[in-house]
Amino acid sequence: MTTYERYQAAKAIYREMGVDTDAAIEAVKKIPISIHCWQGDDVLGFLTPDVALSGGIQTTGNYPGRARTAEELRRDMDFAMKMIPGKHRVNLHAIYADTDEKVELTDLEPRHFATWVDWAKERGLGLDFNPTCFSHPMAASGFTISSPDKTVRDFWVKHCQASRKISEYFGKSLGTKSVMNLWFPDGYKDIPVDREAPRYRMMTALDEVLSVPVDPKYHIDALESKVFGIGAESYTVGSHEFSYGYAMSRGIAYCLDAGHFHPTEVISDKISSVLLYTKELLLHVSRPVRWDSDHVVILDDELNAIAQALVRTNLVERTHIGLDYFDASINRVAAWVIGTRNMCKALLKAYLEPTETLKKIEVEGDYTTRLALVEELKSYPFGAVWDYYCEQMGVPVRDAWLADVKQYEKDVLSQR
Ligand code: RNT
Ligand code: ZN
Repeated sequence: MTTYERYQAAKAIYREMGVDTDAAIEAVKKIPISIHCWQGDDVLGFLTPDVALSGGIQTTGNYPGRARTAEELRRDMDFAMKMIPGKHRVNLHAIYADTDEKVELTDLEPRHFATWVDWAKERGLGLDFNPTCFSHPMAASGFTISSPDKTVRDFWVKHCQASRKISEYFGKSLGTKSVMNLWFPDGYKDIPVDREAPRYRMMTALDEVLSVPVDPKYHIDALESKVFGIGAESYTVGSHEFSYGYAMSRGIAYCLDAGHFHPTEVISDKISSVLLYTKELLLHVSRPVRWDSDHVVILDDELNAIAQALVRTNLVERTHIGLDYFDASINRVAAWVIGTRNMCKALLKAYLEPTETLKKIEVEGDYTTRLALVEELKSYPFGAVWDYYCEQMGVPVRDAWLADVKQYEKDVLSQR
């Protein structure tokens, strides 16, 4: 049976349940995923590749072939995107500036990212951005923008201000708003006495960052919370309450990272609340394993629940979906392909539900039917629809991509 014939059979089965598979495919096609460049080089970047990764995050593994230059990284991402259905975005960090100049984080300008913009323009990709508030001598104390040292604080304020200009430039050049995510590792290893002062300093410093005029037509600010990091186990300044409260009160977007909550807490249940109070939401889809380990995203219950939370209530339009994981123990290109394909799969799966019927059944209080249908749907022929979508988009069907990645590893990655 061809992929098309299998799709036709699946389509008939879904139709009996009241699901239009063609419409589901059309819907998922329109959703861009912001693919994080930092999976390609273990979050080292090109500005200070010799400075160890800090900020309480860690890449583990030493699989050969990481990208060492912007050119290598772009080549790897180009390759990965050939295996991912749909049109997506690329998420950059400040340390990925592509320049021969020795430039400080505070002095970064749009021109240091011109090659990235040219590359994105040629491919019709959107770009997103992040100031890099870690892996730098000015972050050595464990505090950046909330430091009690005004020199340190000012340094990071300036870097974030410069970053907003770069993000604005991305949006303006590419005709699609750039989402800039602010994340700070600031925190204490041990129990602090004063939990308020650092938060007050972070709040006022952020206000300074936002005081620089940037055109909202091209740029969106987001703030990411976190529960703890390595070396900041007892206290994190930018906690959930801090960041959500800040985002809400300043009218910016809040960023939910799947690995930034207690191990049994899930972000899928937070989406609907956050979007009642904020205009927009940014997601860092990741996979925590016992801690914020940033494993490659798999098609697990939580990923499905995240996609359902967005699709079932149409919150997808106000949500920017970004990925955030970094696994250095496997082929890094494969890591992008696996994680991004999984995000797309979860979204497609969420569109393959008779949403209105299920909602009606729920409101009527028929929880038996709700449970029965949701469970039966799990073994509907989703794979046939996914395969057809991949074929339609001209990307490899099922695991056919793996042979290409292995070849790329042999020809390109292993030569580095
Ligand atoms: C860290 C945050 C943050 C980073 C990236 C590299 O815990 O999740 O988003 O992973 O900015
Ligand atoms: Zn994150």
